[in-house]
Amino acid sequence: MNAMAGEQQFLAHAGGGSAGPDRAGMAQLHSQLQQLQAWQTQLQQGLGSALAPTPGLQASHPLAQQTQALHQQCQDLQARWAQQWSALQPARSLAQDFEQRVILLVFGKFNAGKSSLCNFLAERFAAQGQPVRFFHLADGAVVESDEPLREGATETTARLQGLCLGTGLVLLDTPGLHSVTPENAALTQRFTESADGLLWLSSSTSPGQVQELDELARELRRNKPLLPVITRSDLIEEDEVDGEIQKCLRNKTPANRALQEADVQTRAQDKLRQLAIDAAVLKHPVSISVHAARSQPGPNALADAGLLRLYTAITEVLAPAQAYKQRKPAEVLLHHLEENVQGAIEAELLPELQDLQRALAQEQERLQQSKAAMLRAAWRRTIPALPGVLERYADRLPVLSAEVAALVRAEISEQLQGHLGGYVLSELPTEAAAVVLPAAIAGPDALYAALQNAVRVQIEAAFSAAVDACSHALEPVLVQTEKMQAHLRQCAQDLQDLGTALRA
Ligand SMILES: Nc1nc2c(ncn2[C@@H]2O[C@H](COP(=O)(O)OP(=O)(O)OP(=O)(O)O)[C@@H](O)[C@H]2O)c(=O)[nH]1
Ligand SMILES: [Mg+2]
Repeated sequence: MNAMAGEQQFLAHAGGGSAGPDRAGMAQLHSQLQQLQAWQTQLQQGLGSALAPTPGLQASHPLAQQTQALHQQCQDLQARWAQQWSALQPARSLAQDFEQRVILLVFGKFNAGKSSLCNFLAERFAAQGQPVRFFHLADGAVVESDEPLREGATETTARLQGLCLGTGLVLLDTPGLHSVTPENAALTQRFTESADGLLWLSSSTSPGQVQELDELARELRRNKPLLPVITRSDLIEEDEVDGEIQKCLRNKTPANRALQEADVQTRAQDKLRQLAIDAAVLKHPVSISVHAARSQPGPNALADAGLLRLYTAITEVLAPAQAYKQRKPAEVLLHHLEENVQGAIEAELLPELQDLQRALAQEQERLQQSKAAMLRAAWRRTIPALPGVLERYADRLPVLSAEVAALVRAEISEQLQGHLGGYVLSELPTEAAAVVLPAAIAGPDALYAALQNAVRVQIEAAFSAAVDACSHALEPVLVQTEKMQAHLRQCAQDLQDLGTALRA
């Protein structure tokens, strides 16, 4: 096929648009959307009533507060997710006209030759009688015009602009997300997201600066096809024409182009691996010179300048781009779920949940330690009082028992208050701390020993019971956090599976 026929075929194919989604494609999309929505419902059900306050803890206890905060966080996240989803609405209903077309993002550093390539393609489409319209974003709105895009040696594209080619294609000429004005940032972002395929341009003077792909990572993760284009693949040579030295623009040699393409290919592959992006998105780089195509006369100009290979490469991008476009609604929802929902769960919710679990474990440890501390303190404070009480009531044993019991009870209460104040402890039963003395006691020393023993038995029993009760009170929170963690883990796995299935 000669160059002109090759070009005609490309322009007709690319400009003609797609037949639209088929019936099976629609059904599949519908089922994908349903599965994603079901995932969200399931996740939210698990978060809705995840953490109830435990009756054994006072509301003022740090753990009760931490539990409450986590519960609140679950509620707040759900409200935020709803908000984020509705904020995406305008993107989803972005200009009806664009929805019918495959949108290719023309991405690259300033001076990469983006606008020049766009204009060149516009000319080619126009020459074939296909409609061409230019547009740009101003004050957050799409403004149409007949003017081609501005080209220049200084940074000229500071706004998102683009062109509609034929009835099926849109090229978005983007200045890179860092250099748009804030009022256009949101719309630029939306357009970028709405792209179905990515042309990544870099000049042959330093082709394939792969760090530029960082900005595209998000789109690449959606399995949008990526075509690296090495631009300005030409050089100036001096020629003698009629005895005079003249400067002429020449295409770089095919060998040189092949080297650069292979180099860009390798580095892009490495970069994608680094970004954990499926290398299948990457198309083989193509090296072109728009200037050479323009300036060189003759039927082979397009082929020599690499444009025919570019046409073929773009045609190959169109198929996966169409496929992306068909599942775009599901991709948009999936992405919201991955980034806004799952992202927040991992960055915000799980750390808090783990904090709470850590705090619960620490509290269990502290409870055991405070049992020993309470025993020591109660013992130290009760025993010195015993001789005095013993002296006063040595001849009235029932009174003596009651007095010591009262002493012990007061001490137990005080220790519980001091160490376990944040818990809801039941009243000490009246029989608690009852001091029961043996019926026959031989002499004051034996009586003293018996009293000491009774005190030890009572405080040990009281503190053990109290600590057990507190420890028990923490159980429901622990169980709830474990359940929640398992739920979140399951949801994360399910979402990953849904994503894999969607992009397969
Ligand atoms: N030698 C040569 N220069 C080119 C070619 N294509 C574009 N240029 C030049 O490169 C410079 C930048 O071209 P643009 O098309 O404006 O580049 P851009 O990527 O749109 O740049 P910004 O809009 O500033 O981001 C201009 O001076 C162009 O004339 C080419 O094929 N060969
Ligand atoms: Mg430009």
